[in-house]
Amino acid sequence: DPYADDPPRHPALQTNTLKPFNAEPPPELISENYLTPNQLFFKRNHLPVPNVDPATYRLHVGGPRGRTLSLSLQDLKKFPKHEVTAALQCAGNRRAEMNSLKNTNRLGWNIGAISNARWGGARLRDVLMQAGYKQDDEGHVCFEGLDKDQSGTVYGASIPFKKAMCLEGDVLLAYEMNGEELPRDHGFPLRVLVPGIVGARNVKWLARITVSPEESPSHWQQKDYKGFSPGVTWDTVDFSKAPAIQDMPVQSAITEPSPQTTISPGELTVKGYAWSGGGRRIIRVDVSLDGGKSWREAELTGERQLPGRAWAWQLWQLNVSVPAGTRELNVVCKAVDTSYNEQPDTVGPIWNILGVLNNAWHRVHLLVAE
Ligand code: MTE
Ligand code: MO
Repeated sequence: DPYADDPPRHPALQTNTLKPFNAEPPPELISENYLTPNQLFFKRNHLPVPNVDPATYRLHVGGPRGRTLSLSLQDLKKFPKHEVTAALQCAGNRRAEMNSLKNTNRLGWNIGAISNARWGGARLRDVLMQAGYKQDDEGHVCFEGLDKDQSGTVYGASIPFKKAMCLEGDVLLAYEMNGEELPRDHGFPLRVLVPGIVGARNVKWLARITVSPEESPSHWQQKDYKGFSPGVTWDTVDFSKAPAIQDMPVQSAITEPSPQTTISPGELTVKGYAWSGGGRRIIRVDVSLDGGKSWREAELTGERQLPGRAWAWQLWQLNVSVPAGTRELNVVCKAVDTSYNEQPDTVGPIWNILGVLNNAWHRVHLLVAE
């Protein structure tokens, strides 16, 4: 069993698949902490978790003109340490809602394939400059992990060179997560942390970095994590036609109360999270109790981040009073980012064969009993 050596996990996680391990925190725990505790942070693995010896670990960086760097963990810790609070979201977050419209036969993530942490590490740009790259070089920075399938194929992905080199891009080679050593499930001893960009490019157990005129040839860059029109089927799909997902669209969800719970009239607190990709700050979260006919603004909490560098999520809450005689509530939320991007109201028009990028209004139906 290639998974026999996987690490132990927190029992509160809701498991999607055990081998490989894919799990998310239950909704009511998501908004308990602004920084998601490492054990509760969602875990998305395509392959068995490598068991890396930190003493012999080396990161290989391919430089210009055949030059290469081989860096130990100690070498990496000599670069200035940079810290960033950033949320990480899987492209498949909230796929369950797409699956219930029309099954994609892919992992049925609920609303928890997103978490928020304080990451620490070396700036990718510092390491690329040490390897000999210059600010105005071009192309894609390709990453390879140490996790491999039975045929020896490793996980890989890439990001644009500009994102990697930009000082305001805050891209890290992270060895710390919430002040602790990076846990095995999250890429020990080193992962790429690309703030504002889809989870899939944040390569864990990082083995190799190269710069290329082309994007990563990896399956996960070329044949997955792309968005398609709702009408595209497995018979008609042309993966070369759609760009790989990088920045993500504006997102929000209701974490409390849980769907279909019965509440009493009187005070009610509705809670959730909101986040947008590309460093766009959340400027507002609108909440409706009547399925979208009338709206109120939620109260946002979270770190105040720099413009264009709002990588972290915001938690939100709204206190309402539910009048006696109410029979049900149709709670809805939608967030707005600094570019005034809004979420679409329903899943239908954004459904796609891969079940990615679901950012439709999140809806929770509640029953009210005296
Ligand atoms: N990196 C490697 N090496 N192997 C993987 O399977 N999964 C990717 C990304 N990096 C993956 C990887 C995907 S799809 C996501 S969403 C994030 O890691 C999840 O990161 P997390 O498990 O730390 O939450
Ligand atoms: Mo993902």
